[in-house]
Amino acid sequence: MSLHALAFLVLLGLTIQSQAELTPKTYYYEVKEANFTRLCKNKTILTVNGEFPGPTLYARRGETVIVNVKNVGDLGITIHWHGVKQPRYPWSDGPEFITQCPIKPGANFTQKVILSDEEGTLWWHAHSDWSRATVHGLIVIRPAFGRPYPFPKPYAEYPIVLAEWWRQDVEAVLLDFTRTGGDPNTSDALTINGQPGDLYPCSSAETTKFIVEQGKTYMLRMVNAAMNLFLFWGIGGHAFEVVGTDGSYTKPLKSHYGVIGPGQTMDVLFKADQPIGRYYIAARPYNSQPLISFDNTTTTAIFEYKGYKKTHSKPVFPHLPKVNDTSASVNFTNSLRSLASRAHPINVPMKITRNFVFTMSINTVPCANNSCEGPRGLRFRASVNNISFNSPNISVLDAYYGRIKGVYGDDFPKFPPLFFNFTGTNLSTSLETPLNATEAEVLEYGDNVELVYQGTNLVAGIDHPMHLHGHSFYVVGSGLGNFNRSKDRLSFNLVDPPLRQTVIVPKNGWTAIRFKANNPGVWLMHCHLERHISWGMEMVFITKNGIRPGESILPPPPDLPPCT
Ligand SMILES: *[C@@H]1O[C@H](CO)[C@@H](O)[C@H](O)[C@H]1NC(C)=O
Ligand SMILES: *[C@@H]1O[C@H](CO)[C@@H](O)[C@H](O)[C@H]1NC(C)=O
Ligand SMILES: *[C@@H]1O[C@H](CO)[C@@H](O)[C@H](O)[C@H]1NC(C)=O
Ligand SMILES: *[C@@H]1O[C@H](CO)[C@@H](O)[C@H](O)[C@H]1NC(C)=O
Ligand SMILES: *[C@@H]1O[C@H](CO)[C@@H](O)[C@H](O)[C@H]1NC(C)=O
Ligand SMILES: *[C@@H]1O[C@H](CO)[C@@H](O)[C@H](O)[C@H]1NC(C)=O
Ligand SMILES: *[C@@H]1O[C@H](CO)[C@@H](O)[C@H](O)[C@H]1NC(C)=O
Ligand SMILES: *[C@@H]1O[C@H](CO)[C@@H](O)[C@H](O)[C@H]1NC(C)=O
Ligand SMILES: *[C@@H]1O[C@H](CO)[C@@H](O)[C@H](O)[C@H]1NC(C)=O
Ligand SMILES: *[C@@H]1O[C@H](CO)[C@@H](O)[C@H](O)[C@H]1NC(C)=O
Ligand SMILES: *[C@@H]1O[C@H](CO)[C@@H](O)[C@H](O)[C@H]1NC(C)=O
Ligand SMILES: *[C@@H]1O[C@H](CO)[C@@H](O)[C@H](O)[C@H]1NC(C)=O
Ligand SMILES: [Cu+2]
Repeated sequence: MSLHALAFLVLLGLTIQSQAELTPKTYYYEVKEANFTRLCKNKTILTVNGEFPGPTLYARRGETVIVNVKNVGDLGITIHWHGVKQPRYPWSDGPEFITQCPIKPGANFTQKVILSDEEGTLWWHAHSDWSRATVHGLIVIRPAFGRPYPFPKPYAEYPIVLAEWWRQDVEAVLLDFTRTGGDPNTSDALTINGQPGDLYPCSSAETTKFIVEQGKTYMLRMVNAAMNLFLFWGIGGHAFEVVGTDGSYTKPLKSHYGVIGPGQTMDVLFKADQPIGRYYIAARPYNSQPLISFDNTTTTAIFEYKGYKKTHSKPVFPHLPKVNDTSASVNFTNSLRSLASRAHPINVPMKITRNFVFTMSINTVPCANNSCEGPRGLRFRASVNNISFNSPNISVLDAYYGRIKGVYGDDFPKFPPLFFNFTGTNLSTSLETPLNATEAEVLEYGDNVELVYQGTNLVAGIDHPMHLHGHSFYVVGSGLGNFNRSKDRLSFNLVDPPLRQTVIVPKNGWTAIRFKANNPGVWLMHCHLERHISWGMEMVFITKNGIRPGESILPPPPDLPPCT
C-alpha cells in the first residue's frame, strides 16, 4: 500500500496495528453465465464466478479490499457494495448512470471496497437492470485484529442469503413490464443460499442443511437479497437474538420471528437449546398491499442437530406472523436499538442544519390508447416528492466532477410540492401523475441532515425499504399516518437509535432519519423494491467537498468504465 493511501487511512482515524494487515486483499469477480437446475427446470443465469449466491467477500473492520470485476456476460453490468460508505471515493459505489457507466462485455473495472466503521454483515449486488436477482453475495466484516465481538464468540457462523427465483429470464421480466406498463411478473420461488427447499417441487434433495451441536451458539449472517419482497422469517422451536443490523451492532433483541426488507442485513445469534432433532428456518413474504399479486411461497432450510437419527417426522416449522401483519413488522423494526456501548459509541446529529420531508408514491402516467397494464390502462411510475427519476445516459458523478452541464438539475424539492392527506383514502387521481426529471439535492460538507420519509396512499400504499448510499443513518422515529412535525419530533429517540442504511417505512406511515453529510460525492437514495426503483423512486444527494484536507473527493480511477 502506498504512502499516500497510508496517510489516507490515518486521516480516517483508523487504528493501524501492523504493516501486514495493511496489505489489501484482492478478489477477482468474473460476471458470467452459468447453468442451474431449480424447480425441475434447467436455466441459464448471470452469476459471479459461476456461483449462486456469489462468493462471500471477507474483511476486517477498516480494511480496503480490491475487487477486479470482469464482465464476460453479454450485457453491461455494475457492482455495488451495499452499506460500504467508500469515504471520499464514490467512484467504486456502482449504481449505473449515478457513479459510473456499465462495465461493457469484455471489459473489467478494478473497484476499491473501502471499509471504515462498518462491522458485521453487509452484501454486494449488481446495480444495473435486474441483474442483482442472481448477482449478489455477502460481505463479512469481522472486528479488527485483536478486537472482540461485543458478545461471546459464536461457535460457528452460517450465511443466510434470502433471494427470489424466476422460472423465466429476469431480464425478460424487466423488458416485459417496462413494455406493458404493468406490474412485473412475480417470482416462482424464494431461496435460502440458492435453494428453494422442501416445500417446492424437485427441491427436497437439495434443501440447504446446517449441522448444529446441542448447547452451542451460532451466528447467522443474513441478507434479504430478494427483488420485491419483505420477508418474515423464524426458526422452528427456537428463539434468537438480533445483535447487529446493516453492519452495526444492536442491543440484543430477543424474538421468535423477524422481518427483513430488501437490502437489509442482520446478524443473529441462536443457541441450539432444543431436543436433538431437525428444525426449519423458514421465510415467506410480508405484504401489506392486498391489491398486488406476489409470490406467496415459503422457502426453508434445515438445522439438523448432531446425533439426529432419521425418522419420518417433518422438521419443526416456526410460527410466523400472518402475511399482512403490519403491526408485527412495525413492532420488530421499532424494537431495534443501537448497542451504543463504550466500545461502540454512537454519534447522533443534534444540531440539525438541513430538514427534508420526502414523500414516496406510486404513480401513473398516460399511455397511448390507454393500452398499458397499469390501473385504468395507464402506465405505472413511482416518485420521491412527486419527481420520477429519469436516468441520465452519462453518470451524475462524471457530470458533477467534470462540470458537464445539462445532465442533472440541483433543484430537488426539500418538501412535498403539495401537502394533502398523504395517507388518506380515495385520493384524487389528479395527484397521481408525477414530474419526470433528473434532480439532485446538494448538501454542504458537514451538514446535519434530518430526513422524514412519508409514505403516501396514492394508487396503493405499501411499505418501502429506503436505502441511502455512502452513509449510515440513525432511525430516530417512525409512526403510522402523516408525520406531525410539532408533535412527532418530541418522541424521537436520540439516545440509542439504530444505525442503518436501509429502513422499512411502514405502509401509510413515516420514518425519520438523521445523518451527517461528511462523505463528499454523489450518492443515490432509493427504494430497494426493484420494481419501484425501475419506476423512478430514487433521487441523488451530492455532498460538496469540505475546505480542510481530507474532505475532498479523490480523483477517479484510470479504468473507470467510459460512458461512450
Ligand atoms: C448452459 O446450457 C445450455 C443448454 O444446455 C448450453 O448451450 C450452454 O453452453 C450452457 N452454458 C454454460 C455457461 O454452461
Ligand atoms: C439439465 O441439464 C443436465 C445437464 O446438462 C441434464 O442432465 C438434465 O437432464 C437436465 N434437466 C432438465 C430438467 O432438463
Ligand atoms: C482489464 O482491462 C485492461 C484494459 O483493457 C486489460 O489490459 C486487462 O488485461 C484486463 N484484465 C483482465 C483480467 O481481463
Ligand atoms: C409474464 O406472465 C405472463 C402471464 O402469465 C406471460 O404471458 C409472460 O410470458 C410472462 N413474461 C415473461 C418474461 O416470462
Ligand atoms: C399466503 O400463504 C399463506 C400460507 O402460507 C396463506 O395463509 C395466505 O392466505 C396466503 N395469502 C395470500 C394473499 O395468498
Ligand atoms: C389481513 O388479511 C385478512 C384476510 O385475508 C383480513 O381479514 C385482515 O383484515 C387483514 N389485516 C390487515 C392488517 O390488513
Ligand atoms: C405490537 O406491539 C403492541 C404494543 O406493544 C402489541 O399490543 C401488539 O400485540 C403487537 N403486535 C404483534 C403482532 O406482535
Ligand atoms: C392507437 O389507436 C389508433 C387507432 O386505433 C392506432 O392507429 C394507433 O396505432 C394506436 N397506437 C398505439 C401506440 O397503439
Ligand atoms: C443523453 O442525454 C442527453 C441529455 O438528456 C441527450 O441530449 C443526448 O442525446 C443523450 N445521448 C444519447 C446517446 O442518448
Ligand atoms: C387522512 O385520512 C385518514 C384515512 O382516511 C383519516 O383517518 C384522517 O382523518 C385524514 N386526516 C385528515 C387531516 O383529514
Ligand atoms: C405532481 O405534479 C404534477 C404536475 O405538476 C401535478 O399534476 C400533480 O398533482 C402533482 N402531484 C403531487 C402528489 O404533488
Ligand atoms: C421522461 O423524460 C425523458 C426525456 O424527456 C423521456 O425520454 C422519457 O421517456 C420520460 N419518461 C417517462 C416515463 O415519461
Ligand atoms: Cu418502494
